[in-house]
Amino acid sequence: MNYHGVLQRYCHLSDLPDYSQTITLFEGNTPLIPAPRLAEELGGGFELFIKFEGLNPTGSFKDRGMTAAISEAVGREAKTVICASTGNTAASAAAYAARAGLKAVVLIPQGKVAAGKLAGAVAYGAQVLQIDGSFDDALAMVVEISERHPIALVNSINPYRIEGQKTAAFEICDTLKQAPDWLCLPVGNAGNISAYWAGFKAYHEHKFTGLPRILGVQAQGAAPLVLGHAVEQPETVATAIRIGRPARGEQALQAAEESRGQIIAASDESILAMQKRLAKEGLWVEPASAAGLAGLAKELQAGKINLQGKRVVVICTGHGLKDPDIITKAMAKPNTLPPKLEALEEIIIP
Ligand code: AN7
Repeated sequence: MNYHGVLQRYCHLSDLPDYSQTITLFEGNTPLIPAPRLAEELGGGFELFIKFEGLNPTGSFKDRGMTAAISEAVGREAKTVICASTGNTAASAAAYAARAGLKAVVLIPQGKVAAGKLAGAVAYGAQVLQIDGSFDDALAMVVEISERHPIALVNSINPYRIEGQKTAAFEICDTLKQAPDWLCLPVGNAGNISAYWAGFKAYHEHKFTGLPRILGVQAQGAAPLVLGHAVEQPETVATAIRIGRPARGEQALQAAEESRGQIIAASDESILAMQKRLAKEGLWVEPASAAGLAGLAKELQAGKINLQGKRVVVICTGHGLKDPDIITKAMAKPNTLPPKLEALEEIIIP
C-alpha cells in the first residue's frame, strides 16, 4: 500500500520552501505499461513503455505539479489561486484548492475545453470564467492579475509546479532502474517537458541513472516551437495543447537540444489515429496524450530515428474520459434491439 503522494515520496529531491503545507490527493505512482505488440507494429527491435498519467486523481499529469503549487500557496497563507487553462490544469487546480479549502478561479478559452475538464472544474467548485480569446490571452491576464493582487498563480510558470512534475521522471528511473534511451511526450505550454528534463538531470546527479533523449511533439496547427515563432491562432483537435505562445518555450528547446532530442509536429489525423491505436492496448487517452507516440511513429516511418535495441518511454498525459465527445461525435449509433434473445443471437452469433 502506498499512502504517500509525490511530495512525501520524493521529499529529498523536491525543492519546496520549508513553510509549505502538504496538500495531497495521493497522486503519482502511475503505471509504466509495456506495449510490445505496438512496438512490433512500429517496426520492432525496441522496448516500448507507456506511462499512463491519466490515472492521476483528476485524470491528468497536472496533479503532480498541483500538489506542490497548492502546498506552497497554503504555506504562505494564500486564500485564492488562479490559472489559465486548456482544461486539465483547471480541473487539477480546482480539486487541490478544494482539498486545501482555498478558492480557485480558472480562465478557459471559450468553447475549446473538453467536456470532462470543464465538468471537473465545476464539480470541484472552482469559479470558471470563459475568455473570448485563446489560452495565451487568458494566461497573460492571470499573470498580470496575480502581480497586482494577493492571488497565487498556479500555472506552470510557478516554479513549484515544475518541482512536483519532476517526480514523474524519478518514478520512471525507479521502475526501470535507469533512465530510458528516449522519452516522448506532447508539448503545449512546455512545463512538462521542462520538468522531465530537470527531473532526469537531478536523478542522474543523485543516482547515476543516465539521461534520455527527449522527443517533444506539438500539434501541427499549434507548433510555435517547430516554426520558431508564436502562433496567433492555434488550432488542433488536441485542445489540451492548443497553445501558440508557450510560457516555457525556451526551456523546452533547451531540453530538446541538451538531450540531443527534438521538438516536432504531428498532424491531427495522425494524433487521432494513434488515439485509436492506443485504445487497442486498452489505453484510452485524450487526443493530446496520443501526440507523443504519433510523433515517434512519424519519425520512425521517415527513417529519422533508429531505435534498435533501445528502450522508449511514451508519456500519455491525460485520460480519454476527459474528452468523450471526440469519440461519441464520430461513432455510429449503437444498434437498438427488441428485448428478445433471438434478436441478440441474430446479431452476435456468427
Ligand atoms: C493532456 O491544462 O496547458 O507542455 O492548461 O492537458 O506542460 O503544457 C494542458 C497541457 C499535454 C501539455 N497533455 O503540457 C492546461 C494545459 C495534456 C495536457 C499537455 C497538456 P505542457
